[in-house]
Amino acid sequence: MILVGQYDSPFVRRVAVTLHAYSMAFTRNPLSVFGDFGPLQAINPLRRVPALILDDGEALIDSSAIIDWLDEKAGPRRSLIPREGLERRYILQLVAMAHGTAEKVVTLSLERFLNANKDRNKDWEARLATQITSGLDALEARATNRWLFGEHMSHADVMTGCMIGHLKLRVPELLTTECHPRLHELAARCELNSHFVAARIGANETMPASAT
Ligand SMILES: N[C@@H](CCC(=O)N[C@@H](CS)C(=O)NCC(=O)O)C(=O)O
Repeated sequence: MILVGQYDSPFVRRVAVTLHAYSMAFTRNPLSVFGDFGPLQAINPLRRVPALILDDGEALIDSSAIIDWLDEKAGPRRSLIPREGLERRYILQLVAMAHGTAEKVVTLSLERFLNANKDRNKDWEARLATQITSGLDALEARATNRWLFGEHMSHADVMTGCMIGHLKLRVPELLTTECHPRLHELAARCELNSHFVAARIGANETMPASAT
């Protein structure tokens, strides 16, 4: 399998962490959504990452859809989410909260990056920052255990850890130890986890010099 995309994308990284957690072998094609806009079309018509190219050539897109397939392959014993029940619903809801927060972080950092030399829409940026802070507050309120759901890492931790890793890279001022102490701890625990370590953001996986 080939994972397409850079680890500075929280969505690509969550797929990588999950692949490592399931001990599934893969290689990586670290295409950039900016620098490799053309080549990406052959893999995903939307030219977005992540994509996971299976051994038969099929390309799966969207981190949640990819992880749904990985869960099926991993089976219930290894899966980072129960197959059914209340805990599954809770985990999926927190994944949605962390994923939605990550989307807002991506949007805000792109807004700042692409419009760095132009008049920026401060109201729009303030709205995004409010949405990000509210998402962090909601996750902070749930982070009362070692992992979000007790003693074992779930998809909710993986998405939250990847979201915070991305946020620290792009808009670090939005996460303070005063306001979000438990998320700080959770993120630190994630970054020490071997599956996260195996999917660390490389120094070369940063913003391009321009958007073309
Ligand atoms: N819902 C998607 C979001 C993927 C996403 O937003 N990827 C970004 C990179 S962080 C991307 O491809 N952006 C380029 C674009 O949308 O044009 C997922 O979970 O995979």
